[in-house]
Amino acid sequence: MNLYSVLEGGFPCEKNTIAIETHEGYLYTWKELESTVNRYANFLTDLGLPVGARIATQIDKSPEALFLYLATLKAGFVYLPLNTAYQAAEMRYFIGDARPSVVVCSPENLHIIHEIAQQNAVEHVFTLGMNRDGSFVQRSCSCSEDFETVHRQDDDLAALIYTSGTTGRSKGAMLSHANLISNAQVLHQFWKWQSGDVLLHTLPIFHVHGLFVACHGALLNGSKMIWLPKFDVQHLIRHLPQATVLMGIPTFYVRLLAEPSFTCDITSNMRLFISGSAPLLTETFNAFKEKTGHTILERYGMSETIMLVSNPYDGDRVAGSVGIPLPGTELRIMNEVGKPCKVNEVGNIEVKGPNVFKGYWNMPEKTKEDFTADGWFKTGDMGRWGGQTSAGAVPDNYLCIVGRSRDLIISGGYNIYPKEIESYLDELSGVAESAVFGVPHTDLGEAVMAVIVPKPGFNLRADEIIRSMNQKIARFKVPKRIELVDELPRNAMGKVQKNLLRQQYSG
Ligand code: MLC
Ligand code: AMP
Repeated sequence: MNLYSVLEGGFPCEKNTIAIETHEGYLYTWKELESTVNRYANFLTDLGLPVGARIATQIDKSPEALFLYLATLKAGFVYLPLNTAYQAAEMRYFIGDARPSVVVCSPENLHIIHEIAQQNAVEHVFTLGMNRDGSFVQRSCSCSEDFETVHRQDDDLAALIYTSGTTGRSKGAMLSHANLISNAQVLHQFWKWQSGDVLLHTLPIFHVHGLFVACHGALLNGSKMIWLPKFDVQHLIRHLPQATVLMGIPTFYVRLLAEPSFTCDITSNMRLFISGSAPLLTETFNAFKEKTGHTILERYGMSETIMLVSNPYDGDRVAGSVGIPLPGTELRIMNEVGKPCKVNEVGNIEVKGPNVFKGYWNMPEKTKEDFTADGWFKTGDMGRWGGQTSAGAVPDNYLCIVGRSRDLIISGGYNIYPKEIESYLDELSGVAESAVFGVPHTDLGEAVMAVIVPKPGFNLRADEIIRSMNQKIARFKVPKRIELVDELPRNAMGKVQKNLLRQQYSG
């Protein structure tokens, strides 16, 4: 079944009510949402694209961007959203790897995206701006406002979500209609979406969290979304009194708590604060509860599986734990010798369920490597059942994430693989070698740091290296701090000891 049909089943019968209210005060009714989605779906269909065609987008967040996603589903194509921070080299990789039939970019990037698209034989390039502008909007203007949802098989792809790779090469996680349908329905029930709910949407919509978890929840519930173009603490505070549900990353809660105008009164209409994508510190959980009386519900997910585990809606929400596996998701923690861990024993988290993706795009070997012979997906996260946290005992059936088996940094909810950043640093003139790792950061959870060994005779400067990296890769990946050293610490096998570097610079 097509995911769009399931989401549409939740739309209210009264089509003149508001589906989306933007920060600037623009209102979009459900009728407008549906007619725009239909126009966009007709436009895509009229292009005569092949079955399974990818529609790649690198566009700013706007209601029209959401409609384009929904139109892609409805027309039966595969949606491929890309972070707006990606620069030319990164876009070249994604477009070259995914081979989309259509790329939609922001008007400002048309020049460079057009060139990349041409090099990769992409047939169609359109633009979509923040203000209902761009060639995609113009060209679809005259299309019909009726469109019959295209039938899809459960296993047909609905979306391709790129997630950073340990080797430095990003991997496209293939998510099917059935993956997304099952997760949306489970979360709708588990978090008890109710009539009258209003979602305050302030996450980016090029990742699982903002696009699927947040939007699907509201759409399936026929709930209005207050649509902010990006996270801004003042805007959030202004709109919270009209909302009932917020989904955020820990940074959102840290920033709210640091803001003097954030008071308990502002949250009195709220039903549910959810946190995920990165670990929520117990001190943030406690401070939020103390200030507002609300207990943040923390959950755990990833691009390959959408949501896996969540603290309960009615039962205990435990600080330092991500909760219990969602209905339909099986989760096991395996130790070094391949046996299930006992309570309080740390091991590798593996999962199975209708939400688990179909594999990595064009990477059968990598897909094989990441699944066990009996079909469990190896998440790369390390965890334990129960045990103790600084807040006290955790129930035995609750999961605590304690780290990652992969060398990965999570900064403000974005995954950054050190290997990728090291490869860019090592290409710079005068760099002999580099080591990239995460250091604690009060706002972002972790920040990227690099230690660099210059080649003999080169007089490198940290600020110049940062400037040069800013021109090459998405700025959120650029090290916030760089230290120049004579040599990197290595163990007897010659491997760089990042744990020592992390310790040394985590002050
Ligand atoms: C922005 N910057 C970051 C950053 N975001 N640096 C490191 N990490 C980040 N996450 C940098 C910019 O490049 C810029 O650098 C400077 O900070 C200011 O940019 P900004 O755009 O004004 O930043 P800000 O608005 O403060 O954004 C920070 C943020 C944002 C945390 C609000 O990054 C955000 O919305 N993150 C959400 C990520 C998310 O949705 N993750 C879900 C993934 S799905 P310069 O050099 O130009 O000054 C997933 C699965 C699951 O993980 O379980 O959900
Ligand atoms: P991504 O690949 O961008 O989808 O990021 C998924 C990763 O984010 C997971 O594998 C975890 O490492 C991390 N993650 C998501 N939610 C949480 C959470 N609540 N606590 C700790 N880590 C999390």
